[in-house]
Amino acid sequence: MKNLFFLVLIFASCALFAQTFTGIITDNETGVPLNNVEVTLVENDLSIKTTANGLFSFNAFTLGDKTLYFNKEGYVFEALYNQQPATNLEIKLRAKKISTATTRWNTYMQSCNNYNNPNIPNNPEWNVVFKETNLTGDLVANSLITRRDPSAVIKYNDKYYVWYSRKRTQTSTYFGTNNPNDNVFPWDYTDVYYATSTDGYEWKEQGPAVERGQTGTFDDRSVFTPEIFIHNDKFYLIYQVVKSPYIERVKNNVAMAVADSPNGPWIKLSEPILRPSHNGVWSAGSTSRFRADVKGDFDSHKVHDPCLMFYKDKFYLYYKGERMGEERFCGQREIRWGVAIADQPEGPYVKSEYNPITNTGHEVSVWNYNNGIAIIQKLDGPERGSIQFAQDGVNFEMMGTATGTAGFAGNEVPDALGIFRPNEISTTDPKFGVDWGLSHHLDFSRAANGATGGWMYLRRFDLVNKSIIPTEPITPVTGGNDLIVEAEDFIQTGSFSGIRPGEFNGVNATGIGINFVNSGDYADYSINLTETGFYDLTYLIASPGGRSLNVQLLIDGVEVASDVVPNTGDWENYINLNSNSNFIEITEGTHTFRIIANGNDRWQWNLDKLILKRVELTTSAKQLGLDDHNIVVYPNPAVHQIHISKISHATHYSIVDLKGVVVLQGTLKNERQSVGVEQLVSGTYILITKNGNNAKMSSTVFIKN
Ligand code: AAL
Repeated sequence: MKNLFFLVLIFASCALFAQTFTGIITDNETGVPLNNVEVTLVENDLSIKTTANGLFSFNAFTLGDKTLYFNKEGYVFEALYNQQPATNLEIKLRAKKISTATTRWNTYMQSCNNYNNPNIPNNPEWNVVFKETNLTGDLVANSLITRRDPSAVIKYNDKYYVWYSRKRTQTSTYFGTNNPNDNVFPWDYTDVYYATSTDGYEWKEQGPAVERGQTGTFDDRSVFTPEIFIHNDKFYLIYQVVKSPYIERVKNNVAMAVADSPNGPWIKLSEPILRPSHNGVWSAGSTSRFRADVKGDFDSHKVHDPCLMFYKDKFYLYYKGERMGEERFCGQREIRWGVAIADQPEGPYVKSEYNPITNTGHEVSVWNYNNGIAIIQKLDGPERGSIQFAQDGVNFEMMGTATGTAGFAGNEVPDALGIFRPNEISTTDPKFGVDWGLSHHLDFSRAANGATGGWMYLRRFDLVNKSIIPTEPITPVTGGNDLIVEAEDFIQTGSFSGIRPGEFNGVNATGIGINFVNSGDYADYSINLTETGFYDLTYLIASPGGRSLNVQLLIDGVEVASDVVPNTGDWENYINLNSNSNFIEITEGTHTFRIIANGNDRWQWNLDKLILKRVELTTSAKQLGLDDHNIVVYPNPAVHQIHISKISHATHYSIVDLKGVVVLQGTLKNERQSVGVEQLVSGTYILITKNGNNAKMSSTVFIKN
């Protein structure tokens, strides 16, 4: 009797403490129960497999909420966090799908030759080239303070805001230590700070936005690599978190804090919003992250570089994953991106079944474009140096090249782009959403306090090959249908003569035009005309002079003008240089204009604009606004020859037909001269005279019978 009493007591207490987790796992699409799914009850370190009917059941003998992992080959990893005991859990697993990037990856993996030749398209509409500029104010380079991984830049109440990882520079051990308190990375022991600016160059550091949590919390060791996101007047900071100890195999999560103003206060969510998949097995007897018996998913070790986008009425959280047991392929790191999607900014975030959606890209740079998503793939992987686009935000195609200008960031895109978010989303210009922002620069010199292992500072990056994709003829500045081409609006630039130290690869765009123009540099423009017309070309150009300075214009590969550039006294002293060329006919449609610096001197000129004045060839010189010195052409109509008199200062002439084709040209030596016109077909012609500086003196219409 006594024994029975104790037995009942034991059963009763077991029943009291037994925490049951029971449920069924099915295929999300077919509804079919899934057998052989590995279900892990994390806190109790228990793993079981589902039955043929997709069932699982655990008794946990510790109290409290539990974590459950669900893994099956070919299915997206799922987890339940903070799960209370339950007997009716229904888990739907989604079959993995292959993204277009992964389809390409499979062909790259056939050989390193394939891997290193991914055929990135060279497409001026998409190619991006960036330069970098140092910042001033509080964000000036300072080895004592490490600032890195800037967020996107936003504008709020006429001020720019940026967030970044910040710390006092310390020696970084990169895990070459047994002391778990040692600073392992420049991004260890950091907090998220923010700074503001009115011009994007001079910044004022405002202080911390999100700091590390209390000891024992999920973010007690480091909060870093932030991203900013605004939606419905709320501000969201998304950032990486690490919990102590920061050891090589520590899992990295992504967390969020929310505020009503960019100035805070920031309220942290109580749990990370994105975590690694848990399906790798580290190799025993090693602490190395490269050693895993089961490698697990691409993001089974770390989720990094979060970037939140509002897209198709949902919240797309792009991130970089690192795998348990990372490999190197053809000399490159194994880095891939994923995306997790939610209905609310705070989550819950569901990882896409298409993950990984890229197989390249050290840092996550993403912007909205034309109802799709554009990205830059920087380092690490076969498609490094590409700009890509996905109409569905998931299946990315390579669209063009992504590079830096020589002399600034080498030939690579600047590091860790924090892109300025404009208010509008372009539907015609893919580059509009990545015009400028902040990047970081790695400096591995010893810091002023003696710390080694690297320190970082923020810089500004700017797109140097901004697009002009005119939807209508370029807007005239003064009357008529004149074409004004802003020199800085080139769609691409390059050089025929190679790049020497201190030069750009091609020309450099400034606020008003182009500079750093070296012999052999060219810039291309895309010009769209709705109507055919004749144009008189003038350059607004500056140069302090030289022995051989020349500017050339090609339209669709055909040279239409070539002019000596005079000394204007200064690089910034722009003059109107009227081209020696004849009226240029430009037909309706889209054309590529190429400006070439084709003088021999290494440094050539600065260009503000090209002005193409529309001319009506049937009107008289006076109506054209040209300087008419009353030259006389006779007889008119003429049969054999014309006599030109009252030439005054004119030294050259050309005869142009009504299509703008030069049919005759020559030098005028006297005040009066005869020119044979017998060979011309009957019709109307224009006689244009110019002086030695190529300024137009007059134009007169005459008839050849
Ligand atoms: C960066 C980012 C993440 C990494 C580290 C700091 O380039 O990818 O933020 O954790 O390096």
